[in-house]
Amino acid sequence: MTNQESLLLMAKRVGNTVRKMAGTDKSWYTPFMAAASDAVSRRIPDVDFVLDLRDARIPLSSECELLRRLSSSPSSRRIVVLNKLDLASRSLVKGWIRYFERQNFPAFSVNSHNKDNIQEFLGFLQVQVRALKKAEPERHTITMILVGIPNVGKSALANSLHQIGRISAAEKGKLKHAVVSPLPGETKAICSLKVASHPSIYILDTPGILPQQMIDLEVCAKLALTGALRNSLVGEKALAEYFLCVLNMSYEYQKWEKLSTHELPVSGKDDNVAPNTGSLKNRSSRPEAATDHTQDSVVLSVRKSLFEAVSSFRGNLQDEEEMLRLIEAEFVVLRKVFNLPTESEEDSDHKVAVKLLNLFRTGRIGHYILDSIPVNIENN
Ligand SMILES: Nc1nc2c(ncn2[C@@H]2O[C@H](COP(=O)(O)OP(=O)(O)OP(=O)(O)O)[C@@H](O)[C@H]2O)c(=O)[nH]1
Ligand SMILES: [Mg+2]
Repeated sequence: MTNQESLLLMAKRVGNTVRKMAGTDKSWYTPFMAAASDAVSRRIPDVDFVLDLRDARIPLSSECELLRRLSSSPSSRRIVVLNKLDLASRSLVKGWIRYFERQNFPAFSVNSHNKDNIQEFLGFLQVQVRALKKAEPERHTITMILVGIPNVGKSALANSLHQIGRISAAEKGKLKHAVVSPLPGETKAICSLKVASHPSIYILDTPGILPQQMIDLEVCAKLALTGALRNSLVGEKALAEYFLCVLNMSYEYQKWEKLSTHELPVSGKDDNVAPNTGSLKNRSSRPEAATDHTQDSVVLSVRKSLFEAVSSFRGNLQDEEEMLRLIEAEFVVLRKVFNLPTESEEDSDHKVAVKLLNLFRTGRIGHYILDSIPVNIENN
């Protein structure tokens, strides 16, 4: 996907805006982040495992630069975890797991809000711990540190492991849990949560870390779109336009063809429609009944309108001007879907953008992986 000309140009436009903020008072790299980066670097040599947490939608772009710099640590102690599995394209995630394994990193994909998934992940961690115990039988306490960029789900994963882990009720009650928030930069201090006994396993939740400078414009754009950076750095409108460009170049919208030929139900039901509640869900159970039926039918209308807009567009989407023309048309139809036709164009476009971003970030308008697996993996 990344070699598509107009997508690349759109990403660079967003990326440029982000990159310009480096070194200004709007930079993502606050004195607090610098201090957190030092604190995390100092802790890493003392832990048994580093859980390198990434966003499954951007498995390479979400790599924490700090870990790349510390890559002298043995790779068997660094475990790559692709979080937000529910938002990524499942079939592509498997390829990414194989990619990391070929690079000798144990790797696992997880949805931190899914109980079964967390249980499987705990089992996977126990296997790694058993291997360590075999080599060092006297070890009774194992420490793992969660390291990653902001908003990738470190605190959500730490909490879920702590909730599911086999530890006594008293220990669960005693321990505070990590703060989870849709805004990046929420965690301010390193916090330890117990997730297993015999041996005791502790997970360290840490603040999200980004480098002071970011060179790659596409990486900047992907971090902004997926929510690792504050929306205000770029603005919701530019982010939503970038998302629409991704959608227009993807196969996702084609899955919504049937919506175009059928009357939409007043309250649609669909696996991906249920809002993300942030609590642990059972994968085997049916999707949660959405409580807000109006919201469900809006999601279906958004999909239908976007399908119709893209599939009826006759321009050349490789051409940036044409792509922008389609995106403008999509904004017009979305204003109607979101019932914002009477407002000023600027206001309603902003509202459309905010709503669209929210739908993308909660997985209700498709599943995407924005990075591509490097072709020549030997060189990586
Ligand atoms: N859909 C989905 N959302 C998730 C998942 N994990 C976390 N989130 C959401 O992502 C947002 C960020 O989660 P946090 O756990 O606060 O992220 P963090 O990495 O601790 O962020 P910082 O503390 O700012 O570095 C929250 O809205 C979470 O509910 C997941 O697996 N799937
Ligand atoms: Mg956090």
